Amino acid sequence: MEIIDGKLLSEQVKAEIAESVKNMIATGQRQPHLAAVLVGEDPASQVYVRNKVRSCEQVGFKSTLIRKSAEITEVELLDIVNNLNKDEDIDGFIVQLPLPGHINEEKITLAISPAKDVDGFHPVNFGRMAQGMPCYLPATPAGILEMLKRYNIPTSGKEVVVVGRSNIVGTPISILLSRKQEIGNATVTLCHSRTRNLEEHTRRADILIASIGRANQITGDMVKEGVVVIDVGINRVDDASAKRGYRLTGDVDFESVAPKASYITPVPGGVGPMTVVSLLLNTLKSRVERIY
Ligand code: BQF
Repeated sequence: MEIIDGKLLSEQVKAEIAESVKNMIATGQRQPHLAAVLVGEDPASQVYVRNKVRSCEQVGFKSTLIRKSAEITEVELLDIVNNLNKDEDIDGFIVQLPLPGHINEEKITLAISPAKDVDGFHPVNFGRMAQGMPCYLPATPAGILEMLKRYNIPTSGKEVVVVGRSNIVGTPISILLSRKQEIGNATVTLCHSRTRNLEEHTRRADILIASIGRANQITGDMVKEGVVVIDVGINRVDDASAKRGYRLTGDVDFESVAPKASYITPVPGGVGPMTVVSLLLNTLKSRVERIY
């Protein structure tokens, strides 16, 4: 069993990005600039946005954080989005989800210019992804592809089972891994809450991707010997012995699954750091390639 060290990989990719930025600056170009909009005080969102701002600093990007109270109106938030769309100094921006209940996330996502949608959440980017056109890939699926690539884990002809069908992880990673491309050509099964006999599917997986959103759902008896396990879950579970009173755990029961796996991602330090790096790569891409 080998642990896929997402933390280490992310440091390697960040060093590569930092090198690119250094070269850009040396040749008189301006550095990439990412903006993030954070609404309200959701503790997890604050951590994620802080991660993103810190990562920008590490690679030499400019970053702008726009913090607003949870009482902001939808119209006010749309106004911020429109200004970011127009701001020529900003290469890409994100609106951190989830948003407060009175704001329609779909409406906000649709208002973001696809050209600056470095989260890859706009349906234009989703559609382009599904058809293999130039686009911004959603950060978590892009991070998973990068991990498989850098660990030389073959996907062609493999049985991939994805558990979870969200718009930002399960559905797009299913599409990407079934496409005719370097990391792809897999036979993909997409399982979800209405799947009957989940374990019959997961036991067939050469590569299992768990994005369920509940702790320790995939157990050792549900996987076959030699499986590659990608655990996308980030769940807080109470732990009196931890500093903050909780610890993070994945959707996979690491203890029972790891002994059967050929490769497995840990939580924390697996997919999460690669998600943040993918956001940086999309921002660099926006700065350098201008895909629209
Ligand atoms: C790690 C996210 C669910 C909903 C909205 C490193 C992150 C997390 C974990 C991180 C995530 C998850 C992000 C670790 C960003 C990934 O060491 O394991 C980094 O910052 N993430 C987000 O912005 O929104 C989410 C998960």
